[in-house]
Amino acid sequence: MADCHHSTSMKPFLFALAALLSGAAGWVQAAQDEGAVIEMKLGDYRFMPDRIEVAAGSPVTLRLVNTDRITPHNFTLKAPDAGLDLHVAVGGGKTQDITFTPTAAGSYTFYCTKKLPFMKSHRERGMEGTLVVTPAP
Ligand SMILES: [Cu+2]
Repeated sequence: MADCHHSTSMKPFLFALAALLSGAAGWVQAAQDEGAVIEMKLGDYRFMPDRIEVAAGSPVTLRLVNTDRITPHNFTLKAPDAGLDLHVAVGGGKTQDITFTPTAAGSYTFYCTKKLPFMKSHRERGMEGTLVVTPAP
């Protein structure tokens, strides 16, 4: 009976330990795979920079910084044939990372899909840019 109690009380601890270890392993994995980090500002209906260049086959992390205090923006790039099917929302004043690996060289347009009723979309106001993917090194 005493043994039984002992083993059940150990279970939460073991689960916590397992979660901690797998979490730590996941973090190391992410750190290895995030590739180069490129910071991009979103604000005032613009992306800054609005042209970035990356290499096919290499992971890259975009650090999206919304410099508007309230206006939400997003980074959208739909080119699934090139391994790029991206849509990341970034709230006002927030920062979001997105990691991806483009698979095909080319020139791809990214943009913000935000739009208020009866207003021009952010993209129509000029919130778009170009991701240039160079051939794998
Ligand atoms: Cu926007």
